[in-house]
Amino acid sequence: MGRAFVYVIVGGGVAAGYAAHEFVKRGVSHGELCIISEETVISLSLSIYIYICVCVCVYICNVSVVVPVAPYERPALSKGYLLPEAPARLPSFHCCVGSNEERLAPKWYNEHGIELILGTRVKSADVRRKTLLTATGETISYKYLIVATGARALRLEEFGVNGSDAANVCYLRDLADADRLVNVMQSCSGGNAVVIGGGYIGMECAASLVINKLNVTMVFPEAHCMARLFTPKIASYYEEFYQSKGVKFTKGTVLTSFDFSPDGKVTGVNLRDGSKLPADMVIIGIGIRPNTSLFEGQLTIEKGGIKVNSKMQSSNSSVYAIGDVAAFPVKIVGETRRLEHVDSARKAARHAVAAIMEPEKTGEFDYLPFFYSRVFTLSWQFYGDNAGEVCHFGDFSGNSSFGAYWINKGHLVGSFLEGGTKEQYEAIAQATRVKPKVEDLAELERQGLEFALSV
Ligand code: FAD
Ligand code: NAD
Ligand code: ISD
Repeated sequence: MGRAFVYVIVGGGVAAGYAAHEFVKRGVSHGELCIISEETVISLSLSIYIYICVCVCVYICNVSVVVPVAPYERPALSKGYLLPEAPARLPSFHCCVGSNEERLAPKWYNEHGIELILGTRVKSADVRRKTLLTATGETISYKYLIVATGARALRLEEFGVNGSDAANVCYLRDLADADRLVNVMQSCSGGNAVVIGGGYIGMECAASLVINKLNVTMVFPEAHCMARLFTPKIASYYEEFYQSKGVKFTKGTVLTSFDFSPDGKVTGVNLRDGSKLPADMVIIGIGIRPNTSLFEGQLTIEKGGIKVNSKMQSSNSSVYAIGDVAAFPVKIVGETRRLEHVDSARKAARHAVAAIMEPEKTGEFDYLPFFYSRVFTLSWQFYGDNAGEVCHFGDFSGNSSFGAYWINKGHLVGSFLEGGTKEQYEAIAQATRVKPKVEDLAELERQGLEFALSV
């Protein structure tokens, strides 16, 4: 059995949602577009009882209902979703609310004639025949394919440590993970949480755990948190802020094993430096791997992702790739990169659809990398590339905003700002895009934010 579509998107995350929105804006016809996504969540837990007589009721079992999920804004999972009060829940954060546009609930896809094949894994792809085979045995054919399969969380077992399946060990990539994390967190209030990894997941989850009244220790191998982006000076500001909230840091080491209770829960975390941390729960955030396996051997792979050109087109001209899975030419830095951030996924999705539907009118994707995070009362944005020499500016005492510029080969290439206003963030973005010449770092430091505002 099989169905044929003009456009097929495999993967139903952020990039897929924004691509669908762009298809509709550009006038896709009913029945032309389909999205296939495996993502599901266990949504309902119904208790089933039977009545023996009018007043005797016997509990039989709990029934969990697996519900497929339409594209949503994944960033909500490590922020609003984990709040103890008024947490964000679907349908409030379906795409495209993250960029203040309309919210695409499942009904929207139906109204626009988009076929949502949800809760369904694509298990193989044949780019020569232009077909996909789903886990339900259906063959879906396409004229154009957009690969938006995102990434999966790296597991501890890939680093030689067992225990990922323990009931109180959590990862955070999708809604099902987030639900599980919330349940585990609520069952451990007042207890000890160990966060493995000092990147985005580690930092955002640690903040949420504190807000949920757990005692948090973060463990990571680097000398400071957010090592891929933060300078030691920026990191030390965040670490001191976290410490003021009660978070402890164990740096420069990794976990080697867990201790387990007789019922299989983790009770302790053993570290390479010989120390042991008591644990009522553990969150793992040790990076991701792009979901490229369907296309390995069929499409060119670079930097761990599907290599695409500036129209998001892969080495097969009918196949496009967007989001975490795509390695694309980042013109402003002059190299192919794979970015693991939502703004890139949203904009690449729109660009790919434009390139497919209006190829003559669509130029090169000229993307300025943009990363951000919000934790506790803090909020930062970064634009560009963190390469070259760093010049810090502003007030690191916590009383007002501060930031950093990166200067490479005499030009501003990257800008970071904590605690800025909308106008200030726009200014650092604009200045970074212009790449102004910088001759005197001391003068740049003295001018600080004024420099960006004057470009
Ligand atoms: P995803 O959103 O991961 O979607 C991929 C989809 O493809 C999934 O639904 C998956 O189930 C499906 N899929 C994969 N393989 C198959 C298959 N074979 N068959 C069918 N379906 C398949 N970025 C930021 O810039 N700011 C943030 O604040 C931020 N917060 C984040 C918080 C969390 C908890 C996480 C996990 C990520 C966060 N990110 C953030 C990163 C951002 O969410 C990703 O960059 C973005 O989701 C990438 O979009 P994508 O569509 O490429 O992949
Ligand atoms: P990451 O790459 O940000 O951080 C991984 C961290 O894992 C490293 O900083 C390191 O400290 C740690 N690590 C690596 N190997 C380790 C080991 N053996 N033992 C202990 N620690 C180890 O990845 P992440 O934090 O897992 O985030 C996953 C994905 O989610 C990323 O793509 C990220 O961009 C995305 N995300 C982004 C945001 C945001 O942009 N605000 C928020 C949440 C998640
Ligand atoms: O970009 C984002 C972000 O940081 C979120 O939390 O999108 C989500 C939505 O704003 C959630 O509503």
